[in-house]
Amino acid sequence: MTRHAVVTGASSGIGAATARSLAATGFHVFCAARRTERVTALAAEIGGTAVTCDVTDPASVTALAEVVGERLDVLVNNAGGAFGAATVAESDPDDWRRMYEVNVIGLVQVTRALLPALLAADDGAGIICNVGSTAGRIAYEGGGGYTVAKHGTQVVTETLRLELWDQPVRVTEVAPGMVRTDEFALTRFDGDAEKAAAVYAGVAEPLVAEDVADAITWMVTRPRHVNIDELVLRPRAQASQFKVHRAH
Ligand code: 8X3
Repeated sequence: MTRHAVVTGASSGIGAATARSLAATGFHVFCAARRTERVTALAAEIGGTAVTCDVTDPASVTALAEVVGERLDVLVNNAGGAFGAATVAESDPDDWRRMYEVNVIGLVQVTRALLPALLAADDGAGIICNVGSTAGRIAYEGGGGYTVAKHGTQVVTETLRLELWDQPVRVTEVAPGMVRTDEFALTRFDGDAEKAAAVYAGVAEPLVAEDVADAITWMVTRPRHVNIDELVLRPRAQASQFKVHRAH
């Protein structure tokens, strides 16, 4: 029987790469994101199903669950992002709200809606992989609402794992460090390409979306008794957010 996977935020970056990787591994992938054209093209490319979905909108999430149906093997809660890099003192509370909405509330809504289908997965092998961040492990100046939201992603993951301990579903988190994608830094700096490029300046080999997709694919294809609680990955050049090797 073909295994089914849902990837949110599948229109670009880690989400799109994960959808491709899971499809190549044999999954039928429901590619969910707000941008219909992008998920339609991706689903056509990988033989999956496109679902226009805004994870922060309850009606949209209900519609996603209806398309997915009664059985789901893998849920990758990838939709998320950073808006702004201001200090706490100078930050815009609306940015904080948006980040909490997408990185935490959206993830919770999708999980709630799809949990019954995950519990009905074949052989009790259902698995959730939440895409967190190394920003969910430490604090850094200008991290503001993003580090707070990603700590939220991490804590939701842990809480779910405790609460679902006797259920046939696994709960995991992948926490990447510096990943160069087309949109992450650009979105964070509100379209300022120069500031976005500075994030990766001099770093010979930041992670790319495919590296994270590879990690996620490995996590969700372990035998059903194996729960990779959390997997932290960074480029070799990034020992920590504060210690990045840049060749100038
Ligand atoms: C992104 C990692 O270092 O930009 O999730 O906070 S960082």
